[in-house]
Amino acid sequence: MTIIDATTAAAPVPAQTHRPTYQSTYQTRVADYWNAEENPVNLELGKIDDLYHHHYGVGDVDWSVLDDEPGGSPARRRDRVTAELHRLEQAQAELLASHLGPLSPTDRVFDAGCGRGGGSVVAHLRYGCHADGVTISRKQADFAGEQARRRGIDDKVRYHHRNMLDTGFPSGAYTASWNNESTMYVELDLLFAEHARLLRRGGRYVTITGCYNDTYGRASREVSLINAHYICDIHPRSEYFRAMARNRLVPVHVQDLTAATIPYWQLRKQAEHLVTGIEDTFLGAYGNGSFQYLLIVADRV
Ligand code: GPP
Ligand code: MG
Repeated sequence: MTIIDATTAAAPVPAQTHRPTYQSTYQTRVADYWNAEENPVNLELGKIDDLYHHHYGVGDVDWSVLDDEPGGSPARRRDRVTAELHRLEQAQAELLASHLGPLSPTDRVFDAGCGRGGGSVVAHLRYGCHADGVTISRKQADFAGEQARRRGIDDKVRYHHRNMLDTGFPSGAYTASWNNESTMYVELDLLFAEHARLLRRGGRYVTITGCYNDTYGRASREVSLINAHYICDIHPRSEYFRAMARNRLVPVHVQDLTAATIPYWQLRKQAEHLVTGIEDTFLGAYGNGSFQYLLIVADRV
């Protein structure tokens, strides 16, 4: 039987710098989100030391930032809360970077879904390595590139407006690669196939991600609200390990960071100058056991 559906138009194929690649309507909507995104919780934190992150924080909160200091002003209190949230996000980036190594300055790393670029800068400052960051947002790639130029590290840290599933980078050229809270925008089999292609044998892959908990059942209401908020599709924990096993990535370290990230959300909820409205949903998702914040480290075999 032949089914002809005249209402379904062929998807447009926009140009990319390395070569034409397919971009779905969904991917275009995701790019639209990040091209328009200017949340103070990202820009105000990044401004502190020009490390712009698009992920959450880990570690214990210094709750004294909420105290009224003698002679302190509301503005001073806001600055202290902003700095504390940034410290926790920076600790998350350092935790991820610590699992990439050891690396030498001649090594090359791949940052899949690099946002405004903070993670690649953290890896470069730590190891002196070359870094290639990839984002589907033209605006983020330009912003991150400008940051690298200002730091004078643009000879080693480069950002590209490309699809992380289809980078066009050379096979086996990377010693380490990662996704920091960007896996929920893509199919894991396609993603891990690209990481496995780019990593040399014995290379290291790291992800920190929010996943839904298989023991809860399916995606909870809170997980669905997070999906709607960011236009993403949070995977179950099990899917990571299945997809890694199918793509030559063998887990060597798995850490549940849920307890370590809850304090970040408790503080962020009280940062009235920075909240985006998703804070209670994250706390609810972690609280009812439907959602987990996970670190997975894997070797490319
Ligand atoms: C962090 O980005 C969030 C994502 C990249 C998507 C969803 C992540 C999950 C773990 C589910 P951000 O820093 O831009 O978010 P926000 O503006 O809320 O700080
Ligand atoms: Mg943020």
